[in-house]
Amino acid sequence: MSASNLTRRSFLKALGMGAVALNMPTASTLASSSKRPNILLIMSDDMGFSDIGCYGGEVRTPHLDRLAADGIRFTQFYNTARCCPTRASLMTGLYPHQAGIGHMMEDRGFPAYRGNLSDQCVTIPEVLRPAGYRTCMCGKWHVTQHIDKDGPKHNWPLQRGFEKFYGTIIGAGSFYDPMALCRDNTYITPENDPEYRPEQFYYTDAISDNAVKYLRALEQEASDKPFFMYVAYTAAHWPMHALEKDIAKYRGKFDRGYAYYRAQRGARLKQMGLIDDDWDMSAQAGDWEKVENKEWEARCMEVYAAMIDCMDQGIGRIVAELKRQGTFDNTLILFLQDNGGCAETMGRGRNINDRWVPAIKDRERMGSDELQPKHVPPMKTRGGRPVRGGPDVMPGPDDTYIAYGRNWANVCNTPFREYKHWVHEGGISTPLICHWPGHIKTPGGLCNTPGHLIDVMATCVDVAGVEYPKMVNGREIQPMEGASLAPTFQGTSLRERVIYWEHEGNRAVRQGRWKLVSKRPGGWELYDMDDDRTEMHDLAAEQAEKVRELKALYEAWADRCGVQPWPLRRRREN
Ligand SMILES: [Ca+2]
Repeated sequence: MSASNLTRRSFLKALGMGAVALNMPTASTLASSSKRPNILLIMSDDMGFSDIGCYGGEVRTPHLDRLAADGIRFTQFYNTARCCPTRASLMTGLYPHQAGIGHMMEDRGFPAYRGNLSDQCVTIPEVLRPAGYRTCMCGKWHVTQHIDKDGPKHNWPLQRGFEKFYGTIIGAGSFYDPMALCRDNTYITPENDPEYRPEQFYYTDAISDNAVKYLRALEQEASDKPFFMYVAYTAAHWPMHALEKDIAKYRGKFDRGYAYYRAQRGARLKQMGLIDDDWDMSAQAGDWEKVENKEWEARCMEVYAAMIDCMDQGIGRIVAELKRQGTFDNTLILFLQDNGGCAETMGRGRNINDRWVPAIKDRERMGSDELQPKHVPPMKTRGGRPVRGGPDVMPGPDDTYIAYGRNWANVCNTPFREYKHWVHEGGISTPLICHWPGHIKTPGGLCNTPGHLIDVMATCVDVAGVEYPKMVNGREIQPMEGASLAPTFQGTSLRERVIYWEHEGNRAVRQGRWKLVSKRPGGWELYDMDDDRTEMHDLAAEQAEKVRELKALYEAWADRCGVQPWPLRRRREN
């Protein structure tokens, strides 16, 4: 153990905080240990590496850009390529399989694939709350298979460490009438929630507004305690739903087609220093000249941009509330995304309404207490209209349900390959903005150290000066896998470690400059990430020894974490 770690330990012991995480804190972390920071963790859904302004996008995100200008941006931060496993990993500091969510929400019978957070892990709020943190969450949960109104709730937010929760238990749905909308432990509708009655319900605004509301409540209830707040937006997951006032800002802004915006984004990313000049751009998906429904296709991206714009406005309102309370300077803010741009085809079929519309026989207006029973069509709006899709329907309003498709996802993932689901860089690369006044050595700077979701738990434990538990309620808790990011705030790189991925049989391992990756059912590819992070020049054939070495590391990790071969078959219960 280093001398500075000992210093940290004795310092915290003097403060009565006990043992700390293994990762070395920085001088400036120590400076404020007497007043523990608030932690605001913000995550968005199904967005590409280059969507937000400070990562080269044309979407207007002035509030995130401001946080980046005064904070640092990671150039190589990673998620797990999919909603549920990312949330499981983020909340627990473990790889998703270790947390019981190796895939999505189905129970496949294996411990790593229960579709439910394991009881041998702890969540960030479960670690921070006993140490005196207030904890609340707004937005998408998506780490339990138990979604029945009267079913088990032991893995719902309130039973996993949060004092307050407003959001959705499942992963997607209408932004005007989300299925599984919940306040604390009770399902609600946009029309029967006594605590939140906006003129126009729109889920992104509802998440932002309730986050502000919780901040106000915390201020009144216990202003001397720090808080941990998790804000998990569903922007910009399908369906492309946005308010007309936000869509209007982007009208005509995507008429030049896919290749133009990819080139623009690539140039801005290079100029910002977020990607290397020498890397080749990944292959172009889609030819704009051949697109039949150009107006519809452009509208899909206009709505997508509007969804992100609305989220940024909400982040602005949350930041403004922190400033009003005078707590902004003592708040560590982290912003990241859960997986890369999404190539799924939901709602894009030509004849989809032949199936969706006739399936809705009851067209009565829903009662204010009537829960939305569906998260995907066939379904109806609260007003009783059937929800429609396909290229004859312009996305945005509540009676539409359309994804923006592969070609725009390729733009959003500029300059990388692949999409959500896959573990090439386009599936797993996310912005990470870290903002913490007085603790960032080079405001506006970039951090090139590879980082992963597993590091967020370690960072929270470190900056809060709390102990990560070994046992909870008589159960042994798995040690956290990540490293605190706090040293990077001061410009110090993290020690080199190995990072792993597996999702639906897509596999990868990264060690230093090397990444070994495979897209199921294909074989291993090897890339030098320093020279070729866009994964365009496979070196597997010429570097057989490196392939063997990384493959052995991957296999040992997969074995340790209970990863099963894909496709997964349900294990027979004894
Ligand atoms: Ca997602």
